[in-house]
Amino acid sequence: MKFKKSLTLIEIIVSIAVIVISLLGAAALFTMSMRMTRESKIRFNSAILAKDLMEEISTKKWDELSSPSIVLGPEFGESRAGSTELTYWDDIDDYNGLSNNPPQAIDGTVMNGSNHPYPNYSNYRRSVTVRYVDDTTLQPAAFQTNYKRIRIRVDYSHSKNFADPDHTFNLDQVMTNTR
Ligand SMILES: [Ca+2]
Ligand SMILES: [Ca+2]
Repeated sequence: MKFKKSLTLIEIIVSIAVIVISLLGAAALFTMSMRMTRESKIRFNSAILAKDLMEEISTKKWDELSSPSIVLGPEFGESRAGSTELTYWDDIDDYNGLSNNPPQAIDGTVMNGSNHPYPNYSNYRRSVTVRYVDDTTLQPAAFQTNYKRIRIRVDYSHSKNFADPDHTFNLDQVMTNTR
């Protein structure tokens, strides 16, 4: 009788241990799944932000001048949201140096959650670099070529410390001078 009682006690202890281990495992899985969900959301938002701006830039001319510009950037008096053809950014390298936190739409609308239809992207910074790249290697070139690489970088920082972001997403596209 006594032996049977001890076995029962051991069984209870083992059962409790199994339950505790299962619960700990479930908690760890839950935490991991939450973290993965958060990271997937950041990756998804970064990709959306990068693609959105790449589509905007892709509609612009390869260069404003008849031969490739020496200086990459906007021409005098141009801005992204200019109201006439002479004043808005009209060639792809005009976007070189753009950097916004929170990101801004083409009309200057700040994507901080208070402007419909944009969600709150306050923890994201979206920036652009445009470089000439070598005709064959597509690596950055020190002179003008017939290819420009647009790089859109989207950083996410929980603490808005963009010197040390938590996540970085790059989207590259190379465009050629077809004129
Ligand atoms: Ca221009
Ligand atoms: Ca330009």
